[in-house]
Amino acid sequence: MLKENLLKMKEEVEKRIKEAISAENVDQIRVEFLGKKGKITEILKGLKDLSVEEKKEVGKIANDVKVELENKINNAIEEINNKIIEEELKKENFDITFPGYEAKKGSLHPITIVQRRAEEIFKGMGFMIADGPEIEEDKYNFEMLNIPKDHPARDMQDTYYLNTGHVLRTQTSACQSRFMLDHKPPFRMIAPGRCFRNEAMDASHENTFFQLEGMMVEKDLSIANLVYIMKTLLTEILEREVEVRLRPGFFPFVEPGFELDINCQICGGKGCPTCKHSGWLELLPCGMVHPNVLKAGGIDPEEYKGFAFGVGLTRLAMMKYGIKDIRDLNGGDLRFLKR
Ligand code: FA5
Repeated sequence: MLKENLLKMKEEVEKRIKEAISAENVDQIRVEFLGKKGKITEILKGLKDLSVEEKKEVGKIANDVKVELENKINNAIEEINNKIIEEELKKENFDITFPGYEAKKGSLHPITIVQRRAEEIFKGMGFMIADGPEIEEDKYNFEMLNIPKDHPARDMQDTYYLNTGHVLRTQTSACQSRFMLDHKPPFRMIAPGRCFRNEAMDASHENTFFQLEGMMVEKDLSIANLVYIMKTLLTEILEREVEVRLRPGFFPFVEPGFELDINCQICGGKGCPTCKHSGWLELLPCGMVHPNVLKAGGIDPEEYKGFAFGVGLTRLAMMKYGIKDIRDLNGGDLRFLKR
C-alpha cells in the first residue's frame, strides 16, 4: 500500500513539474511533497510500522523516489531560469560579441600631481619629507615660530580656533617646529599639506588650501642657496622659464624675509582677476630662519643657519595648469577635474 502510494505521488509530482511555469511554482511543489510536512515525507513516516523485510524493500524505493524527484525539481528550476534568460536576451537584442564598456578610471587631483612632482624634485636634492597634523597645537603653529600669544602678526592669518584650544593649522610652518624637536641639524626637509584660514574667498583665496613648507639647516647657508632652490623648484614644476621677483616680506619666523612672486602664468603678466590685475602672483614667501625659532627648536643659532620657505602649492597647481579660479579645485565638479 505504501509502495503504491509512493509511486502514485511520484507520477503526480512529475506531471505537476511539467505543468509548472515558474521556478517558484516548482519550489512550491518541492515544499508540498518533499518539505518537512510534505506528502511524501508523511508517507515515509509510515515506514516504521512495516516489517523488517518490507522496510528494506519499500525503504529503498522511497529513497530512490526522493532522490529522483529532487533531481527532477532542480533540473526543472534550472531549465525554467535558462528559458527566462534566453527570452530576455532575445528581447534585448544583446550581442554577446559586442565589446564591453570601458570602466571609468579616476585620476589624480592637480594638486596631488604637483605635490608628488615637488616631492620628487626635493628628494633629488636630499630633502626628507615630513608631515604634521591639520588640527595643531598653538605652540607649534605660532609660539615656536616667534609669534607669541597676542602678537599682532597673528592678525595676518585669520585662524579657526577650536574649543579645545587647538587651531586648524594656518600654515605648514607648524611642521618646522615639530621637525626641529625631532631632528638634529644639519637637515633638509619639506612638509606638504592642507592649511585653513577664515578667508573672504575670491579667485586666488580659499579657506582650505595647500602649502609646501621647506627648511634647510646647515652650518653655512646663505640667501643665494635659498634662491637657487626656489628657482629649481619653479622651473622643474612649471617646465618653463618663469620670471621671479624678490620683495622684502615680513614673517616673524624669518629674518630677513622675502616674498618671491612669479609673473602671472594665466595672463602672462598683463593683469587679470587671478593676479588681482598686478601681473604678479604671490607664491613663495621665504627667508633665513629667525634665531629665536632655531632656539625654540633646540638648535644653537651661533652654530647653525637655516632658510625656510612656504610655497602656495594650490596656487602653483593653478599656474601650472592655467586654472583661473582657485574655487574650482575644491569644488568637486568632475567636469573641471576631467579637463
Ligand atoms: C605663510 O603661510 C608662511 N608660513 C610662509 C613662510 C614659510 C614664510 C617659511 C617664510 C618662511 P603666507 O600667509 O604668505 O605665508 O602664505 C604662503 C602662501 O600660501 C602664499 O604665498 C599663497 O601662495 C598661499 N596662500 C596663503 N593663503 C592662501 C589662501 N587663502 N588661498 C590659497 N593660497 C593661499
